[in-house]
Amino acid sequence: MIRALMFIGFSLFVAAAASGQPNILFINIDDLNNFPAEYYPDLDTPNIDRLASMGVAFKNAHSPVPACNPSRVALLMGKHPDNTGIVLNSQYDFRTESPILTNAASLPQHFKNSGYRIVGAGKLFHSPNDDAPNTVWDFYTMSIGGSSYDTFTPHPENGLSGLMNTDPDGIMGSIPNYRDFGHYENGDPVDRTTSTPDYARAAWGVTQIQDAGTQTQPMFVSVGLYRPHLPHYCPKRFFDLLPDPITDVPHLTNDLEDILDPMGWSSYDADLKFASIRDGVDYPNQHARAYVACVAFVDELLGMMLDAVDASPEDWVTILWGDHGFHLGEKDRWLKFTLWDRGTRTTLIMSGPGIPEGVETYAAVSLLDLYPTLIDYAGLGPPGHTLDGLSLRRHIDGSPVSDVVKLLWDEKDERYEAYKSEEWTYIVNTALNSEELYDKTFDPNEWDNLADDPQYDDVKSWLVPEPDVGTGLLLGALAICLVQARMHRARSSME
Ligand SMILES: [Ca+2]
Ligand SMILES: [Ca+2]
Repeated sequence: MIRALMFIGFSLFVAAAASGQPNILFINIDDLNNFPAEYYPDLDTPNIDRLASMGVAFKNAHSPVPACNPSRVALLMGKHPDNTGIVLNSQYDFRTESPILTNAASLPQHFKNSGYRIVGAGKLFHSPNDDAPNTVWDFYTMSIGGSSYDTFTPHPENGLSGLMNTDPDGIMGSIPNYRDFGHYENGDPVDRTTSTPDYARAAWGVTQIQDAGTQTQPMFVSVGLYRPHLPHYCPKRFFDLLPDPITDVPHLTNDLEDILDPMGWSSYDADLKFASIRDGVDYPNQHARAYVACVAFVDELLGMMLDAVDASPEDWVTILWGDHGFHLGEKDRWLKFTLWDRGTRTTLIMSGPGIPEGVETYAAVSLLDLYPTLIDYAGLGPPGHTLDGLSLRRHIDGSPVSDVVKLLWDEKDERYEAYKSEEWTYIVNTALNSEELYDKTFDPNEWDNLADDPQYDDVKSWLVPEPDVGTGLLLGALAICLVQARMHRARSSME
C-alpha cells in the first residue's frame, strides 16, 4: 500500500504515510481466556478461528499479572511489573506510583508520536483517566454506547435476573451485582444485540476501518470489548446456542492439598464465594454457561470488524488480545487473580502484511512483548524508554524459540512468582517457601504438583533465571536444547 502524498510540508506524518506503514487494528476483549472454544466443548468461536487462520495464533500467551490494571499497564507501557511495581488493580494512577512511567510513552502514544492517527473506543487502560484521553488521543471514548465500564448497562430493567433465578435461597449472600449473569432481554422477545455497548464499540470500529482510506495518516484503531467480563450478560440467542447445562469444566476435588508450605499448611484457600456454592444445585454450571455465551457474543462482534478488514483496500495489522485468563471453578476459583494457566493464559492472534497465515505456536510468550512487536511490524523507531519485552517476530519468522516468561501476583500480601515455558509451570512463594511445578505436556490442568520430586531440580533451575540476568528470554538456544534434552530424558525415565 502506498498512500498518496497530499501535504508535502507536514513531514512527520506524511513520512509515516508514505512509507507504506500498515494501519493497526488493536482489539482487546476483557477477561477472554485462552482460545476458549478449545477448552469449552460446547462453544464455537468462528471468528476467533477465522482470525487465527488469517495469521499467527499464540496458544500459550500469558498476562504479566493476572488482573486488569497491572496487565494492561505492563502491555501498554512495555514494562514488566518487576520494574514498575504496578501489580494491583488499585494502582490506577500508575504514572505517579511508578516514576519510570511518569513520562514514558504508552504504545498508542508512541504510534501518535511516530505519525499515526490514534483513535479508540471502549476499555484499553483499566482506568478511564489513564493515558490522558483528551490530549494524547486524536479521538477516544470509553463510553460509546453505554457507561464507562459497561458494568451495569444496559441491564434488564426489572432487576438481576441471573442470581434471582438461580439463588432463591440466598446462598450467595452479599454477592455484588457485578457477579450477576443472564441475558439482556429477560423475557422480551426482541433481540437486544444492537443496543448493547459492545455492539456500539464494534460498529464504531467498523466505521474507522471503512474510513481509513480517507485519512492522510496511517491509523491505529483501538477497540475494547467489555464482555466476557462480569456481569455475564449478553443477548439471549447466545445462550440458546449452548446446551443447558454445558459440559462442566475440569475440576479435581482436593486439588489444592498438594500445595503445602514447609509446615504442611495449604498455601491456598478456595475462593470463599466458590467454596460456598460449589455444592449448590447448578449455580457454577449456570454461571459458566453465561461466561461461555458472552464469549460467543463478542466473537460475533469480532466478526463484524474482520468483515470490514476483509473489505478494506488498506493494509491492516490486526491484533486480538485478552488481558488475562478466567477461572470458572477450576482449583476452587472464580475469576482471574491466580498464576495457574487458567488465570494467566489468554488469547493472542496477529495477522496482516508480512505475517504468515494459519500458523500457531505454543511457545510461552508474554503480553509484554506486544509493544516491541507492533513497533517492529509498523516500522517505527524505539520509544524513549527501555522496553522489557521482545518482538514476537522471533516466533513468526525464525526458528522455534523456547522462552520462559515471568509472571507476578500478590495474594494475601504475599508475592508469588510464576515461570512459564511451553511445557512447564513453576510457581514459587519465597516468603512461604512454597512451590509448585506442573508438567503441562502430561498434566494440562496443573493438578499434579511435582515440585518436591528431586528429579525435577534441573527443570526448576532452568526455569528460574539467574538473579543478575533479569526476566524472561534468558538462555541461548544451545542451553535450551541441552536442558530440554535432559527434561525429556527425565520424563522418559518415568514412563
Ligand atoms: Ca480483565
Ligand atoms: Ca493439585
